[in-house]
Amino acid sequence: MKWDEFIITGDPLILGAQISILISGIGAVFVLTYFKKWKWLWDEWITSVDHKKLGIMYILIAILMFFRGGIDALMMRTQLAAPNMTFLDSLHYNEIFTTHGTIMIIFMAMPFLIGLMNVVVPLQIGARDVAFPFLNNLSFWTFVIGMGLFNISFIIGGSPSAGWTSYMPLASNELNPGPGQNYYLLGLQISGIGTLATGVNMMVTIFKMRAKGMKLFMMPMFTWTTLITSMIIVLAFPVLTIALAEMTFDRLFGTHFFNLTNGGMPMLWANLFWIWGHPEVYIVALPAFGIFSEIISTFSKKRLFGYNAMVYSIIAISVLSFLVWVHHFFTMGSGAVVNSFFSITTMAISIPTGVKIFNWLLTMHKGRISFTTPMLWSIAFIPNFVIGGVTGVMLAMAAADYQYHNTYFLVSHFHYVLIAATVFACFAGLIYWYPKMFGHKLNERIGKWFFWIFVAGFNICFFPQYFLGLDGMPRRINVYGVEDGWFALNFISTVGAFIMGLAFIILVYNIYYSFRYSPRETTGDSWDGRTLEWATSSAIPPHYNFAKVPEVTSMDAYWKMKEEGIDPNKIEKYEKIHMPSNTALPFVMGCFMFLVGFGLVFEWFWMGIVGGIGIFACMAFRSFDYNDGYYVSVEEIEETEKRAREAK
Ligand code: HEM
Ligand SMILES: [Cu+2]
Repeated sequence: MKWDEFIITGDPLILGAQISILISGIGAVFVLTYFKKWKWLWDEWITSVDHKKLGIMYILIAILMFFRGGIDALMMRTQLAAPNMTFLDSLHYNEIFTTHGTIMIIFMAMPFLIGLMNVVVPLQIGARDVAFPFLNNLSFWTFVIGMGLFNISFIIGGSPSAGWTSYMPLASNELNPGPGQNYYLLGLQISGIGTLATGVNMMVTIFKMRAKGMKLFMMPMFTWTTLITSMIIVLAFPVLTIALAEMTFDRLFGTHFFNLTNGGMPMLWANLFWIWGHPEVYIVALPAFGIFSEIISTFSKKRLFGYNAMVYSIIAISVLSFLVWVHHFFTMGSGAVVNSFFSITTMAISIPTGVKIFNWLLTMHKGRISFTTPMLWSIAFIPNFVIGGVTGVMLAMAAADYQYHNTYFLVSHFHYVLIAATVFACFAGLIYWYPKMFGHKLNERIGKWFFWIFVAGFNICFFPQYFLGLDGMPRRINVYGVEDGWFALNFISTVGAFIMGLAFIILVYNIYYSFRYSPRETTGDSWDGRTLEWATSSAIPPHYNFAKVPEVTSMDAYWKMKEEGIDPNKIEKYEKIHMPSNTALPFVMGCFMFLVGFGLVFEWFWMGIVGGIGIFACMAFRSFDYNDGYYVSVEEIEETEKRAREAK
């Protein structure tokens, strides 16, 4: 491979990105060195096993990825703003919709939610950390390495361009030569293993580490959705792992799983991909439902209406999510009987979903609603999500799908669902739990500007696309003609996209502004909360979370304590607490994983082997590691808790 194929040069857009990455990289190194922060970064963050810190790092990276995926989106919308635009050629456009879709789902939505789970779930169930803190750090670094590998593709070697679904034979060596598709395969593979481990970790945490007295049916709704989501992860991700491995073998070693020749089956890829891919949609939707449930109940000052029905409906949704995957290829020749079956299962999902919608509405009914920013996002979620859901039912009718298939109707539908549920929930959850993480709220006034501008931009962007779709505009095209008559609606849509971009800048500004000017919180209970995370001793919980784990006797445990006048932080006698030690091993292992990934992308097998040996060496090292944590002394707890009490 020649040097100028290795580092992408010649494209002004990419050159601009390269320069800005270089400048911000040098800037970061300079700032860290100047303020002598390297040790702090290493000790407090990179090697930390504290679930809250790992959660914050997940969220930080998710926001960065929202920026990257958002720039991709704005470039696509610019190209489509008017007929016969020449901003992006077709290959470049293909690369961008591929990286946009992949990044938004795998590296933005999922880590954002996993970040919130990490921060919140152990607190909500009264645990000191997750079940496997070492593994938690390893999952994080595995995710970061996968993310990094995927992201460098556009500078080094070239981006994948076969769509986020990577259909064969489009993704094969013949039609898609070069390293781009390998980046997709290895980036997703590595980060997917991290996600799988997170799923196991969360499941065990929730089953085994709940505070005394907390029965399953007393768990907060976000914990419930995390539990069910983790189960979906544990069932669905192995399918992805295998499918990606098979495609990697096809591309690197000439096997024939999905090729057109020698018995390979392209449709097998489509099936495997969507057996993972459809549940994936619920992996990012169910936690969102959990977040809205917490927020709606807190700010309506009522317990969640129909709690049991809510639980059963998420269980029903999770089961159904595995029975609908064929709706992604109704038009690919499954036949009438199969299509009808999957049509019906797909429509069936709207029943438990409808139950949840009514429960949220009934929670608000006669509640004392306070319209804080997290609550505004939760209220806006309902109508916007219903628009996405109803158009989903329209798509679920196989016969009708022959008409809408691969048009902008679909693009609009899934953005309505993904943005109104997942993205709104990420914003709502971030704002809601922000004081728990950082000790101050985000500014409410700026937050409302952000809210209104984003929601307006979102509808201006995606609503017109339904009509473009009904008018026959296909998805994944980079150019259309004047005679198609799609100019006006496309132009409006692009304006909407830029309005969302503006809103994002307001969010970032709000983070900066609030860091400077918001009053520091002195109690841990920022919103008069109902669940245990608000019972920890101060605004930023100490690393051991609870000095003494509270006992739980009902749902909304902290609310009950407040009603009964019990202060969970009034503790007669402290006892020493056992905590896990920090670890550098996952980070080192991550570096070796990077070697494996990068080596395989370019088929430099020696590098892959070196990386592989490194990974096994780390595992061996770990198995002789007898460090099983340390005790936080009573004096230190007394000291910490006293400071928290004084702050109050
Ligand atoms: C925030 C504003 C967003 C805008 C303006 C936007 C815009 C777009 C555009 C223009 C396309 C390409 C359509 C085509 O040519 O077929 C697209 C595709 C896609 N978007 Fe977005 N998007 C946004 C957010 C999101 C989010 C938050 C997610 C997921 C959580 C997402 C997931 C996807 C996926 C999966 C695709 C399909 C990619 C493919 O065809 O392979 N988008 N988006
Ligand atoms: Cu689906």
